[in-house]
Amino acid sequence: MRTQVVIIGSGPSGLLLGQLLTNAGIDNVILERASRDYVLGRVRAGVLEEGMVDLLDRVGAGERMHAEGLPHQGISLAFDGRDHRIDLHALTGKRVMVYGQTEVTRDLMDRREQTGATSLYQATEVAPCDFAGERPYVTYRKDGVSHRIDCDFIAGCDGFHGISRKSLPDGALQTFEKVYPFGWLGILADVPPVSHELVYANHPRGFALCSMRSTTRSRYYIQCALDERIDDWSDDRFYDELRARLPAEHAQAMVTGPSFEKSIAPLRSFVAEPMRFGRLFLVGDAAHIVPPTGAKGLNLAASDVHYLFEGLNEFYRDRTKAGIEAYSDRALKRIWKAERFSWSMTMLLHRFPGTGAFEQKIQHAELDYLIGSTSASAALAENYVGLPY
Ligand code: RFL
Ligand code: PHB
Repeated sequence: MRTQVVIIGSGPSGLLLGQLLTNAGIDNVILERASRDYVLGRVRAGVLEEGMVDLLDRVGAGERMHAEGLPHQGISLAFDGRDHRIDLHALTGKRVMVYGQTEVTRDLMDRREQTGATSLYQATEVAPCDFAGERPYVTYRKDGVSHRIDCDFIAGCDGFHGISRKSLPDGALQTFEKVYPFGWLGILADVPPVSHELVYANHPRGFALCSMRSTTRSRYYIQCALDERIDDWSDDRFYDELRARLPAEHAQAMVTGPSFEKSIAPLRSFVAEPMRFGRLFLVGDAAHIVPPTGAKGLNLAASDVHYLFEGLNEFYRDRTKAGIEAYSDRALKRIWKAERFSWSMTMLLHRFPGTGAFEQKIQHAELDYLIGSTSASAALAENYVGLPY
């Protein structure tokens, strides 16, 4: 088989890139290790920047998002027993869209099916080959049979644990990493959210986040130790701990109900540079991870896709390599700003084991400064709604 671009991974970055390419008449094949249902079963991000909303519209996958998603104009920072609203819209003129990653993925998969582009699920032993030269190819196995696809380019959209980054020769990448000494324990439940906007809480017992998927479905998180076991967290224990970390108005208003998803995610910052090696590109989580505190992971995947698509489109349309050669630098400029923001939100809102009284006072002063200064609130808001690309 031959195609122009092989995309490894059918997560949001692979699907979005695939759709932009298909719409531009550039032939592509997606190879995904898992099944379609498995990919759709993963519960992850919930907040989309306007840039991502625009990209979904552009590829024709935005209809359900506009009907069912919740445009939000603000967020709350809760501390000292009170809510402090950051008016994102008044400060930046922009909003964010609360719409689950699962739904984004489903809409993109449906769109791909409509346009008849090829996705191969349960493709195992996927291996990008000869990407340092002009004639790369990808091998894989499906239903016990080995296959090969020849192509012009390979897009590694296969997440943090994927094969693309690992296929690069030793020494090709420089990596930067910070691992945080806690995780997030999250639940999904069909209960109305405590507030109509997201609440990020800093409390002596630890961070908490009240998010949502709809007006009847809540996504709640609490900071937890890395060695916590899910089985030790009954729903009642989770809700008690969440209530203890929220201002009284939210704790009292909270409606509880059985969770249908519960998981622990570790927090990490990670960047691999550069994001291009010959004709192989790293995209999204394959190249970088942010802690979820800034709601940036999925949105960064979208901006990577934007830069890569521009480069590939210019290559096929104008026969110039300038865009693909600039991809890594352009993407990394935005990535590092989002890394900085996600790190700073994480430092601002969590309790760090072993932190002394001085650092605690500094953290509190920063929160106080943020809500009291219009320019500091505006800087937070500008990053939260997403820097331009
Ligand atoms: P994905 O979604 O991991 O998709 C990669 C795909 O590649 C497949 N794959 C392979 N396929 C073939 N061969 C191989 N060898 C393969 N290895 C892997 C995988 O099966 C998978 O289908 O990466 P992508 O597309 O780059 O998307 C990135 C986003 O998923 C991620 O950044 C976000 O979920 C991060 N994130 C958030 N981002 C936001 O923008 N806003 C948020 O509010 C937000 N909240 C979150 C989050 C991530 C979380 N977790 C669990 C990590 C909240 C959480 C709890
Ligand atoms: C989510 O709804 O899952 C979510 C929202 C905001 C974040 C992280 C996760 O910062």
